[in-house]
Amino acid sequence: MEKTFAIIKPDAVAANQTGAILAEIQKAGFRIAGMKMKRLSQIEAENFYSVHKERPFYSSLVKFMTEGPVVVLALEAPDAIKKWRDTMGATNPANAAEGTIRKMFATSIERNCVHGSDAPETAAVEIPFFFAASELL
Ligand code: 3AN
Repeated sequence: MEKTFAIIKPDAVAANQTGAILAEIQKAGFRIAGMKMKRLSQIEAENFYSVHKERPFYSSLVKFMTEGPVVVLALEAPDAIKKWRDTMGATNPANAAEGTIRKMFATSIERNCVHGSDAPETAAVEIPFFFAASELL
């Protein structure tokens, strides 16, 4: 079993798509090991996306990610990291395959409705960024 980290981003939460996205997560066969709704602070969003600090979209991304509540999740499945990337679809929804969450719910490359860890090392940082060990059930 592997765990990955996911976010239902502010665009999808505001559009009342949380339930539909959770349904897709469960249909895909993930077990939800941790889940909470919260609003990211400026500092949390900056730190979470610090790998993108030098990218031109960084400040816009931080503004977007703090504009409203998000749902953070720890998802468990065999090969969870790749499986969740495949379930989300391409970063740019214009390139996302039919049936993927981003194809169904995302509106732009920035407002792309969900996040997922891109590698085991990333998941190992991102899960404890939001969850204490006692919150993973
Ligand atoms: P992914 O979320 O598929 O792992 P990353 O890690 O390259 O994609 O990008 C992190 C987030 O930054 C994306 N989810 C998206 O919200 C935003 N982003 C990525 N590329 C762009 C871009 N070219 N313009 C605007 N926002 C972007």
